Amino acid sequence: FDHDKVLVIFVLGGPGAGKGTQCAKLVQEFGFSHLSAGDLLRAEQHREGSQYGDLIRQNIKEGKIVPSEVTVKLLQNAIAAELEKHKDKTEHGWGEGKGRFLVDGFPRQMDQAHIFDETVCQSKFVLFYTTTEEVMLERLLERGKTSGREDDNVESIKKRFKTFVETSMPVVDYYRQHDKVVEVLKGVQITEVIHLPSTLKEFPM
Ligand code: UP5
Ligand code: MG
Repeated sequence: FDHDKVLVIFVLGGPGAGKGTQCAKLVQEFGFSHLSAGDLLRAEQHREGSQYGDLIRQNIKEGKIVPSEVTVKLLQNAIAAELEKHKDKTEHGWGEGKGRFLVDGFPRQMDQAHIFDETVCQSKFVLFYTTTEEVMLERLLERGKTSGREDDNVESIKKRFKTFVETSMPVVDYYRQHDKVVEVLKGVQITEVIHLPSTLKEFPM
């Protein structure tokens, strides 16, 4: 696909910060395609014949980062598939090879940021959701009762928090230095759609 025609916004935040929930709202409002790196990895883990199943399962359970090549490849394939699927769409700046994507839960390690910038495209900006670990823990344990996610248990959650602080926060700080971070502070209501910069609505593509 033509990398100049792809608009990407990274959606970051700790485990359970509400990335997926907020992305679903932004999809409805602004016509984005939502790509959750975690969802793509879980789908690949369960795909028959995947050579990465065990690798992904182990890392997710331990709250560690799956090797970047795997995730970047999955994201690239997903972007290409979405562009193909929506090639006749014209609303919200789609069509003629153009598309807009919320990339949720990625990049979460510095090398991923560089690989994506160089091989896919530069993100327009980063939406960063924050709340306390206490709130996130409570949400994830609640979700764990029905989610079936192998990492929604106390042991895995604690490891995910640690990885987030040590490995993923430096990515947020890196984008902060480039003035790319829009921070959405704790207290955002689940029913509320956060206000995006107005430029997004009329993105010139
Ligand atoms: N909820 C949400 N917002 C709420 C609100 N405002 N008030 C009250 N409740 C709210 O929300 C979590 C729960 O909280 C839900 O039940 C929701 O209803 C409620 P959700 O929107 O799902 O939060 P989200 O931030 O998406 O949480 P998630 O658990 O998905 O975040 P993680 O970052 O931990 O998970 P992800 O799927 O991105 O990654 C999982 C693992 O995959 C990683 O740990 C890692 O091992 C691996 N991974 C990689 O290796 N590389 C990658 O690039 C990406 C992932
Ligand atoms: Mg999520």
